[in-house]
Amino acid sequence: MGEYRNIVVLTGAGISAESGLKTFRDNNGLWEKHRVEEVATPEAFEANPTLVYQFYNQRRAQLKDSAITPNPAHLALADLEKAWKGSFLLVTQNVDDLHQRSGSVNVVPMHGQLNQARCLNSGNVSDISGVGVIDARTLCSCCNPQSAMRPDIVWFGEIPQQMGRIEQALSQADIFVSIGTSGQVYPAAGFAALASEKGAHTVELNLEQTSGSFHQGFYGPASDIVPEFVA
Ligand code: BJW
Repeated sequence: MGEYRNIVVLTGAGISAESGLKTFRDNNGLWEKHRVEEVATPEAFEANPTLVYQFYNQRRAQLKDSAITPNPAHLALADLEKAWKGSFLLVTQNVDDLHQRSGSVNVVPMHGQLNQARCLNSGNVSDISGVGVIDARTLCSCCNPQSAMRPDIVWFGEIPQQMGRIEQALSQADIFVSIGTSGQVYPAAGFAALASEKGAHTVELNLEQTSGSFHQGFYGPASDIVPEFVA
């Protein structure tokens, strides 16, 4: 990849599948019989906050399981960033912390993070990685009177985080690499087209082809094909 200077990598649930975290839309992609759309919307949170807190508390607890660790695909991207000479941005749709734990630095978790909660009054974000569960009685430490908190997750209908930084990097990228995402959720699903319009070479790494719109594709389990691709 020596011919490229500016890279944007986009990752989705597929990169963490071999670490033991379920994807959203593959077989068994349901959570206790709920589709993701039933628990990942502001309307769902308003209608049934207990269910939504429980969904994210369970997934955060799973992250603390010692069996859930970065796999060779996460580690290969961290190595790629260290060796990269130009600008490097890793945009992840994942709310786990496996990229950060594997040593990636320029990471934009565009759909938020399981280990953070957001004050419903001020919007301030705080680290809850050491907190067991949060619910409607968990109060912020930024307001007086204290306010309730919500998971710092971008739900359907909400604007993903750091879009300005992402769009800037996409407009300057000469290579865009999409890994382990079904390309069904916007705006991330449109990033390859945006980068391509500006002249970037686009590559897909996935178990299977998701669309015919990438210039190049490599197919297989992420923990095999990502290390091979970046080598
Ligand atoms: C492997 C593998 C292995 C498996 N190795 N690969 C109609 C048309 C167009 C758009 C819309 C529309 N109606 C509504 C919208 C907008 C909406 C949207 O896109 N909806 C679609 C369902 C149509 N989007 C939004 O609302 C977003 N906001 C927005 O658009 O705001 C407007 C705006 C944007 C920008 C600027 C200004 C304004 C917000 C989207 C929020 C998404 N949130 C979720 C849940 C929260 C996080 C959480 O709880 O964890 O994020 S949804 C869920 O899907 C999650 C994921 O990040 C996201 C993407 O899923 P992902 O990662 O692709 O996973 P899967 O399961 O789909 O795919 C796994 C892939 O891995 C597969 O391809 C496998 O083959 C592969 N794989 N094992 C390699 N071992």
